[in-house]
Amino acid sequence: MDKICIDELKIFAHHGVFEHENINGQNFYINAVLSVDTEKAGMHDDLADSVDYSAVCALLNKVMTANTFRLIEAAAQTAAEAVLSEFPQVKNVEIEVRKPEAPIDMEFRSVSVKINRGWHRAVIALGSNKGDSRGYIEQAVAQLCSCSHIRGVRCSELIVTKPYGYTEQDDFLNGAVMCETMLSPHGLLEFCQSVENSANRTREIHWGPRTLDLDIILYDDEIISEPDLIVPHPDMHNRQFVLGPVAQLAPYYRHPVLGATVAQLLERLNKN
Ligand code: A4P
Ligand code: MG
Repeated sequence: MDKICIDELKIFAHHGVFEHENINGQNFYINAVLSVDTEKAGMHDDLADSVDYSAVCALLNKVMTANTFRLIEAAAQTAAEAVLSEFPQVKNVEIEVRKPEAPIDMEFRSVSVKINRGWHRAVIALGSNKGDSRGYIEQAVAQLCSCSHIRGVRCSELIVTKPYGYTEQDDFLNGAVMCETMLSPHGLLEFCQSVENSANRTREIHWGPRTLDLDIILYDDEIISEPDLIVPHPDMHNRQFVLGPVAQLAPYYRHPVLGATVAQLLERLNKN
């Protein structure tokens, strides 16, 4: 992807863990690398097709001067989120916040934090079989839509399905959402769990009745196997109530482990 680079943008601000830093202030320097497709702007020579770097500089200045952070980590995070939110054409941003006057009692050139944030596509499955299932799912979709770290939410139809696994329970209402998110996989998991908790989700029986379940099915082409997070969802290819809704949204999304598209996985499952 093409890059737009801003080097050593000098901003006087008041970040630091010491009170004197918050009172007196010091110079910070920002380096930003924005991933933007510039082909159209290059062909038509029109700023409307690209990202106005002076507007990005103004935004970085606003983030740095309107806040007093203790950590340059927080300054970098807030700056990256602001750029991704305000400039939709920016797919990814690398931000470095440098602090050459940091209070260190030794000779040094600079300390800095460098972070990388971007928009990632994610698919989330939704399920409920307890209480007002439709209401819980609609509320969850509304929470996803209003999250500032998520954009472009598309929702499948909701379907009634027979319980899978533990079958001594009511029918489920299932659906799926596809979106873009600037959250990491673990950040997205935490957000999904907060949405579950707001629906009074309790955990009594594994695979048992629940007011609301949000599972991360796919996240870019990432393969994650950690104790608290497995992506792609390890059982997605065996579940009609997952593949059906996901196939409505993203039939050509390719499973990064199995190598087949969602539509192909659904076809295989239907055959068996
Ligand atoms: N976890 C690991 N990977 C993920 C992931 N990709 N997305 C961990 C979300 N969470 C993930 O989940 C337990 C732990 O899984 C979490 O703490 C998280 O760190 P949970 O929701 O608390 O517990 P659970 O619901 O009992 O387990 P799980 O795995 O979510 O159950 P499933 O596999 O979702 O099965 N039948 C029909 N027709 N429709 C359904 O929706 N759902 C289930 C639940 C069973 N039968 C069903 C349906
Ligand atoms: Mg779950």
